Amino acid sequence: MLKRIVSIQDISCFGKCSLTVALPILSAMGVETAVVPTAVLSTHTGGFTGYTFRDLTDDIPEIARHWESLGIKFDGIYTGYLGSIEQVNIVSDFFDQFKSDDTKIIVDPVMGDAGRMYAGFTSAFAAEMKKLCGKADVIVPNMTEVSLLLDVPYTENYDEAYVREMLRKLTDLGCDTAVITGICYGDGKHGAVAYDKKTDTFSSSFERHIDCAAHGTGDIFSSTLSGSIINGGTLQEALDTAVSFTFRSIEATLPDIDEYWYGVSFEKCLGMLTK
Ligand code: PXL
Repeated sequence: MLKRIVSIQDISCFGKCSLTVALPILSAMGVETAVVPTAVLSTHTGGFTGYTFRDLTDDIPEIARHWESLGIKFDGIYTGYLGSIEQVNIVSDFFDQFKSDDTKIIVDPVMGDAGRMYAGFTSAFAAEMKKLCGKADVIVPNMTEVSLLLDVPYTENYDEAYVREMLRKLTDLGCDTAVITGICYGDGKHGAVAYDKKTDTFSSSFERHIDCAAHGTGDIFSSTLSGSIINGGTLQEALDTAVSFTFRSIEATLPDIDEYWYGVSFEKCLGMLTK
């Protein structure tokens, strides 16, 4: 039987992020993927101006009610970019409605990158996102989001001890597992580090660092990690799959990076995931 996940995040119609990467990646991994689009934007907000934004918050409880009446169940719930505090609260209710003992909840607390919040986010939003992270099994912030979730200053000068301290603090929010993405210790490598509270163990996965600011890579990472976890992979297997798929996708974009500044060419690498 296929595993079934529901991904809750926006559709950026052009720009390769959120649902337009989650759907192909999870499908390639053999996971049945339902979606709750939280908003429809003409493009993502990174580097484009003048984009449209159709808020779909009011549709979410209605979609949930219909699904509940049909008895639909999910092995996983994976959330990404959410557009407002109200939406975070509605997604929190969605967790209560659809979580069973076997449902894994993965929250990517999308709020910013490289020390800056994305357009439209506030510290009040971050406070609400903290609570949502507390209801997750696995959370997947980058260092910018760690600083917003833990109220610590953003830094790019960190070492392994600091990352481990942040990971332990993240699990204090209430989740079992925290994964920090985009970790670079300045040794030419780039990857992700994780902590599992139940077993008190750290794990990590690294690839060669590629010096390029690519858009949508966080969503590619969390989609792949989610697919691997839902398919029963260990945390180490999920990290390895997500880090290597993200790395290969960035590498595949390099020959045409000026053309594809808005998103990476992950399509060239989907075959890696179909085994
Ligand atoms: O990749 C994260 C993301 C998702 N959705 C929208 C975004 C961004 C990042 O900028 O703008 C709409």
